Amino acid sequence: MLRHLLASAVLLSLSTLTLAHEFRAGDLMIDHPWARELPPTSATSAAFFTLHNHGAQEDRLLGASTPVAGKAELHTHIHMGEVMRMQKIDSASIPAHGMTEFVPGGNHVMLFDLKQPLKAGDSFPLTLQFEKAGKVEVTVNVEAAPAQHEHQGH
Ligand SMILES: [Cu+2]
Repeated sequence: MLRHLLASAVLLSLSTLTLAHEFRAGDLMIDHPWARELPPTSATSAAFFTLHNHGAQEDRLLGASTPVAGKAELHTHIHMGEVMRMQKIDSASIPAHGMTEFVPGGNHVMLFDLKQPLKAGDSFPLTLQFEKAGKVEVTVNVEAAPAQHEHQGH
């Protein structure tokens, strides 16, 4: 009976994982990794996700790598007077019982030297390196940029 319950619990969590597009490693949960579709002429892109830490100890994201890009770096945006500039960071903290967001305009994983254009509907593997959780491979979904406001009939 117990074994049966355990088996269903595993099946349930597997299907939840697929639907919600989440990845778990120990106390860490990596929620909805995505990258924005960009014109094929663009050799760089960025990946975004939300890191949740359900544990009692801080963890840190130390780096990332993916076969689709020559190089992946952790970046953040900083204010330089009136302008926002990207800056490389060595790590990003995920506080105990906290979360860290990688979002457009904030932290992101910068992808350099893309080996192929990222098209909406595609996905690619991204390996995240954490201080405590170690290496975690997630699947990044490529999504279309939000539709721009179009002036029609003018
Ligand atoms: Cu960047």
